[in-house]
Amino acid sequence: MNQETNIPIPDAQVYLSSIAGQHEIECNQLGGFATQMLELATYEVYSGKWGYAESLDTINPVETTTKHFFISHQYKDDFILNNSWLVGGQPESGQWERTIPYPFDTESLAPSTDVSGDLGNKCWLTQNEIPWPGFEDLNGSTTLTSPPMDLSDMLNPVMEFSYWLMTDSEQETGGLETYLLDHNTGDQVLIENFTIPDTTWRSFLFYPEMHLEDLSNVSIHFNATDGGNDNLYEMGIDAFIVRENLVSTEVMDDIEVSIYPNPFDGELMIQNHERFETYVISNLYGQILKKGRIEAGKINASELISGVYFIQLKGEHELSLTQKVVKH
Ligand SMILES: [Ca+2]
Ligand SMILES: [Ca+2]
Ligand SMILES: [Ca+2]
Ligand SMILES: [Ca+2]
Repeated sequence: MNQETNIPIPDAQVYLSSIAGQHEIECNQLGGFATQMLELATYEVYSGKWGYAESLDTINPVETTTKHFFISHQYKDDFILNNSWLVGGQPESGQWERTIPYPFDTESLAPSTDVSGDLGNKCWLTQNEIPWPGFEDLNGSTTLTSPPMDLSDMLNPVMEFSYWLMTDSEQETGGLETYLLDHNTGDQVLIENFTIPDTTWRSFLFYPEMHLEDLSNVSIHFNATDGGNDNLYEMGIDAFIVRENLVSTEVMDDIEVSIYPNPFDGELMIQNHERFETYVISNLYGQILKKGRIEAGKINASELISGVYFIQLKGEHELSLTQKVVKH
């Protein structure tokens, strides 16, 4: 059911998990599913659909006759459900696979689980095999594309995901390219090409509106490549989410907080800065360039080169405000 409207969601996805077994189910047109096939056990119920955040609940088929599960609108995917991401490319081996990672003893080679803290235990991997590494590693290219998203009603969307990349190659024959696709125009914009090995889950974020003007029909697209046959490449993707970022002047408890001038040259002033103690300046790729304490309501950022930045102000009790600023 839609959390906001109480209307059933047709074709919603459900993953049921208990000691008795796992079931992946697609709901019917009325958003329902039957529980006759379930064992007499308490199941964890993950429910969701593309365009909705997953939710986790439980069900006991003995005690329950009818139960409603509520999900709300958000582009988010922890990959416990089958939300129909598109796998393409024809690698010799290493095709993207949505799966539970085999637990490894050697965390230095690859994470032994999906991202911790997200819902469920699945993620995308370049073919999940035992023993590992070296068996069925990536040879060729494999692509992974999200279903379309309409982000046009969001004020300032932030797109975020987690990834890891393992290689023994020093020739850099491969990497993980991340693109934003515009289905209306066919445009494909490269956001980042990850080539540096990082064998723990690492989150990456970017601001789609910096790359495409029209966000009404877009997808995120990953292209994992190994161009040389002798090189070991394995990669993983998990915890995809689009969030709303706070922007510009915020009113907090009737106090207007703003950062000015914007655009700026060297020094930034914060109006009503009293509740904020520290700041973080990051670029459009989410990389942190500078952080420090706010002194007398001012931040000196004269060393930054011309461009667009995000300034996050932080205070007590997780108080946080982010504003986009432009350096001359
Ligand atoms: Ca996951
Ligand atoms: Ca997890
Ligand atoms: Ca593999
Ligand atoms: Ca390879």
